[in-house]
Amino acid sequence: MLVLTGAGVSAESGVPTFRDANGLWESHPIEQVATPEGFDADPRLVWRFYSERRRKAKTVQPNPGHLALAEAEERMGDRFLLVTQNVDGLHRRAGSRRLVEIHGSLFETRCSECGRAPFPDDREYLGEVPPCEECRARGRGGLLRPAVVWFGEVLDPAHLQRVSAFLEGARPERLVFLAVGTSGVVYPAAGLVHQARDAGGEAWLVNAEPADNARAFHRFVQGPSGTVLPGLFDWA
Ligand code: BV8
Repeated sequence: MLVLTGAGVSAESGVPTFRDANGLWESHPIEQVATPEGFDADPRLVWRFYSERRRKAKTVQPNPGHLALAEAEERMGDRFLLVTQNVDGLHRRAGSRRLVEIHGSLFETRCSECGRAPFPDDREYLGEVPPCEECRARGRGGLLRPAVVWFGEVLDPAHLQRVSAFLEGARPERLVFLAVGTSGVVYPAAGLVHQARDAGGEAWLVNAEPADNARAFHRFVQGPSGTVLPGLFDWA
């Protein structure tokens, strides 16, 4: 089973989604806070946006939906892979380990200039933008940034390769693709359903409302993931 989750799976934990009413994108224009151009134009604003999300994510707990997915992994082992667009870290805190965070993590920071590896960081930067110490040691001016994938930035090829390898290795007649809590708007994540169907999989959608790419799914279970997921895996 290949699972793709989006912001909806964390909604019941109290984490705001992006495109629902009073979602994150309503109060923060995407281009200002989730693009490299936005960071270049006003890194302090971007760090305030992500610091607020770090602060919020530290105060919430995984919900039964996250826990049901961690339990499904426990039961299915290497026949299970969870791909998440979420950066809130709740799947990992729920116990998921066969996990691909394709849009990065709120709790990692990297340099916007040099190629240093992202490092764990839960600090909130509400004032000055933090400089990269390694750049500074070399007399350069690199600034630290959240280690997330912004619009217009490519996803980590290793992440996409891991998903392709999983699909290639799956037995078509046993392959289920389950998308949970995502509006199906953002690519390449929203295209995974087609990749899974091309691999012979059956596509299920669990969402509070029909997603943008709902037509691509064989089954649609409408409802809150925190309620639907614990019951859904009883058949597994
Ligand atoms: C890329 C950052 C190659 C981390 C995010 C023009 C120029 C450049 C690129 C593009 C372009 N035009 C299109 C593109 C591609 C672009 C894209 O897809 N744009 C869209 C808007 C059309 N994609 C990219 O740029 C990607 N990179 O393509 O690189 C490239 C490079 C250069 C030039 C061309 C191509 C990078 C995409 C990653 C962007 N970063 N986040 C962060 O800050 O979080 S995306 C952002 O949206 C989040 O990661 C989020 O996860 C993601 C998707 O949103 P959802 O998770 O689906 O959340 P949403 O609120 O939308 O929906 C929630 C759903 O849950 C709703 O349906 C709701 O009903 C439901 N729900 C609510 N409560 C519940 C529930 N369901 C169940 N239970 C509940 N309780």
